[in-house]
Amino acid sequence: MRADVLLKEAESRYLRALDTQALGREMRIFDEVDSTNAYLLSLGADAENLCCAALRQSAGRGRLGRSWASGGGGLYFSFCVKAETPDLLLLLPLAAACAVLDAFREAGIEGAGVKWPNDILIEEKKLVGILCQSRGAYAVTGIGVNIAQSAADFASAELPNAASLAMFGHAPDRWALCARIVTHAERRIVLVREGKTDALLSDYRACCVSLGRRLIAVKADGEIRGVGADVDEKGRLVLETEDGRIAVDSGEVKLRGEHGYV
Ligand code: BT5
Repeated sequence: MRADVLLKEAESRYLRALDTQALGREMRIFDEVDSTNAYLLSLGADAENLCCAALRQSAGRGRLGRSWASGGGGLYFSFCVKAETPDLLLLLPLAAACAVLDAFREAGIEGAGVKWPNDILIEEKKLVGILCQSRGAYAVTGIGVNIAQSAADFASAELPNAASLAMFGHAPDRWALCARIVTHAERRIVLVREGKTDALLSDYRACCVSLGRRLIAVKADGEIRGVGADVDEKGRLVLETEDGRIAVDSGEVKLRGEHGYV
């Protein structure tokens, strides 16, 4: 099939599964971009409520300067919202993670949890990465979902902790899945805008696999060791340490388990 026909077909599968008021009503799907986050951030205010996806990214980004392997076989997309309140900016990563889990459950994909702040895992393997970035009042949330890659693909990319939905026997329609994630994201964002953050926080805590574990939060100037005790109303991870409770921010730490990745 010709590339433009393929992309048009992807867009209509996406639109058929979308159920939002405003978010993602306009979708731009590209064969390849550097990063769907970078694309939306470059549009400034014009990106509000826009969704953008690509079959491949040439420079997929992770948090803290890391990269996201985006050579195909995955779903790579971003959406942009106006973040009128600091609350929304802080809680967007949690809302996005919960939206992915909502869409997974709908698609019959069970057993997924969140490694704080927003890596989605099954059996301690990372299937989804989420990157929230803002410029001025506009916040872009980028989501990468590993769909069809094989264990050999991740081995050759030297990603021992990565897995795809295919490796767990799931083969969802990626464009319908994308639309359902956007749909749940809008629903959760509307609640945060209305100040109703309790449900989001309790849903997030219920699926957060970092709670109750011995963890190491690695900062630029050292490490904090403790047990994951809570996720607070600012989306920070609270560690119970020998010196008492310390809250860490996702913008400043990399988290790992005392005995491995989780
Ligand atoms: C993330 O960062 O997990 C955020 C990834 C966000 C990707 C989406 S795709 C659409 C949008 N456009 C972008 O440019 N980005 C977003 P972080 O927590 O920093 O994790 C990055 C780390 O995950 C890397 O250092 C690798 O160890 C690992 N990794 C890289 N690619 C992976 C993949 N495809 N699957 C699993 N793990 C991966």
